[in-house]
Amino acid sequence: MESPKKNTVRQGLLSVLRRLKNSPEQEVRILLLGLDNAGKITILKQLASEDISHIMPTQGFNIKSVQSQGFKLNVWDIGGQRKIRPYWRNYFENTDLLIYVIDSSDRKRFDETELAELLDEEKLNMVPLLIFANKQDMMMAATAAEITESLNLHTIRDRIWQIQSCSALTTEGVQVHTHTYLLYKLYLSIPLP
Ligand SMILES: Nc1nc2c(ncn2[C@@H]2O[C@H](COP(=O)(O)OP(=O)(O)OP(=O)(O)O)[C@@H](O)[C@H]2O)c(=O)[nH]1
Ligand SMILES: [Mg+2]
Repeated sequence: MESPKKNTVRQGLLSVLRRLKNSPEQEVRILLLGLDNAGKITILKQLASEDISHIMPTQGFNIKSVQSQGFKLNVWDIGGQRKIRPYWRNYFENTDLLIYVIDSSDRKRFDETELAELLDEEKLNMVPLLIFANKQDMMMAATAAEITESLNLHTIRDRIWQIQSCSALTTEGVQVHTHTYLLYKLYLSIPLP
């Protein structure tokens, strides 16, 4: 008997592979979420090699397509302010990868993250999760291990997930394609039927 977890992960794998196979451009839809001020648009601009000197809080959403390592990453960045969060759900459909950005220096807001609620959403069922522990350049930044502990990430069993330390300011650790690739590789390491 196989564990339900392995089966769920395998279903996730099959649906992503099916979608990639049907998309000649190898498009991946990425949903970028996180609280306001976490650094989402800064990360996205760095990925697109754009200037980050005039960044404003996002009132709605931004979409950017970034070509990377044979993948076309269509990234949807939705504003994280409290009043905008109820609209996040409008963007869940057809997500291949969820990236959740955390301001690692803002420890008092770790409790506010709303990540557990997201993972309960049916439309995000089995969607692989990449957590960016952003702002590692700040002196008070919590480490990825501290965030894993604080957000109980080890209890996530229904999907592939990974936490990555990064700084959107210095660009260290921000290369999404590497992580996307790693997540898919992880996926692929699970034997198929
Ligand atoms: N020190 C430091 N500052 C950062 C980093 N990433 C982003 N910031 C700053 O954090 C602030 C918020 O960044 P944004 O990219 O606008 O954050 P956001 O997640 O898009 O915020 P909302 O649009 O409100 O949801 C800006 O002043 C950025 O310059 C980082 O890695 N290190
Ligand atoms: Mg923003």
